[in-house]
Amino acid sequence: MPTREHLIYNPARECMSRDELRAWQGARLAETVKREYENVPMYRARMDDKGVKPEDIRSVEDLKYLPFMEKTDLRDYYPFDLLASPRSEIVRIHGSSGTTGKPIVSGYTANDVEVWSEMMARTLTAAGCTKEDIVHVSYGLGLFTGGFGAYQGANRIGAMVVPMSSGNTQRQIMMMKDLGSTILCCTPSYATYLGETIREMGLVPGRDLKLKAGCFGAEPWTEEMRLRIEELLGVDACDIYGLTEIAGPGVAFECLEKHGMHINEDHVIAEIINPATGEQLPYGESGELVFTTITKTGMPMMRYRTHDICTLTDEQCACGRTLARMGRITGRTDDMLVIRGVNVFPSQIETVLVSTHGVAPHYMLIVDRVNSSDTLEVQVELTEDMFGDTIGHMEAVRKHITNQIKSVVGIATKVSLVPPKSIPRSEGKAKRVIDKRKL
Ligand code: DLL
Repeated sequence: MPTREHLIYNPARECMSRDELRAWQGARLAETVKREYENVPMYRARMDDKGVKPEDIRSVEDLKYLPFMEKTDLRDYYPFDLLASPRSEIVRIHGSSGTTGKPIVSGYTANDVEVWSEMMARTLTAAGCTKEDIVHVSYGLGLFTGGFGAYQGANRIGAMVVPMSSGNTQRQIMMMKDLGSTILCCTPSYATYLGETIREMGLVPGRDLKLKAGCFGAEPWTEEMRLRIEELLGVDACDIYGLTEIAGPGVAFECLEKHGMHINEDHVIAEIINPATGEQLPYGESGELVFTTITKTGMPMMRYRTHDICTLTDEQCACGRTLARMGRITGRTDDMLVIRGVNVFPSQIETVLVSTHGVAPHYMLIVDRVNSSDTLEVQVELTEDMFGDTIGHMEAVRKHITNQIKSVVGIATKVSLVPPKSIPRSEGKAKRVIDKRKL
């Protein structure tokens, strides 16, 4: 069992006093605002419109005077018009596909790649990774930040990296077994799929595999899903968060206490706002997460609205870090479904499904409009055991799920139990909602 010291990569930064941190953040924020104002015409115009000058921003308290940035800005100024460094200083491009049209891209200077690698080294260390470990990376390696992020972090620690990227599940498992991989990095939905395939191949985690921990993120998941993955793979499953625009994975990470994700606050400032009014909300209240990067030089982001919903806390964590923590992402302001006027988050339904015996955590939500009324169908896979069970028993499971969803979400749904493996598996981010009203 590693000692506590081995679980914190950079104690000088991760455990600094909150006052020290505030002072550090204020100084870096002022520098970043100046850089942005001088180099990014779009943001200068936006600050001028608000009557804010760089010299007005001296501390974290002044952040609220700055204008927001949005994903649409990355589209409108695609690909290079938000760069705050000369084009020749950009050494890497990453991007995310998005749901419509062009990808959004972010440019990284050598400094930005270093900052991000440090964030990921902290992330992996917090999950127990040391130089002795073998890190199996099943996040895609490419424009998506997942694969490169995990690779760079493991490299920084000096661990052995197995850069598998996504796909070819059986071969992934064979490599994991043969090499004795100890840390797994992939999406939580893929971790579940890997876990199930491992069992189908007749392998037993702990006996045939040496996995001890995983850093799972890039998509929303629940506590119930964590327990399921921990059981399937025999690992400590830690949540990790990030986004292309801010750095990539590692913006925030869970330690083995598993009580929220520590935000790398010496590199980013986090705020929670009311998504409707843009007003800052106090710690503890649920709202939209907003990030300002304070050490990035390529494409700094000022008050970037993530549309992710969560809470923040600065209560001290038992691990010794002083970095504030964000709770699980409970939804997105833009993937919240409004069904017959009721706000529904897919995570609420996942919680019900994962805690129900007899169904597997593979589901699809299908929203439609029939006779001018919204409908929601929840398709969920039966487990192999339950599939062979009596009709009466299956019907009881279906009724149970329908009632649970009604009591948690407040609306009636059509629950359909589908055969095992009939819902397409994802090797990256899972797609779980089909909204036919938008098609
Ligand atoms: O998903 C970066 C990443 C890679 C994070 C690997 C963690 C692990 P994007 O493709 O730009 O970047 O997508 C960012 O994914 O705004 C969230 O909506 C969602 N997301 C990321 N991590 C989590 C998480 C990467 N742990 C968007 N829980 C974000 C819930 C997450 N949602």
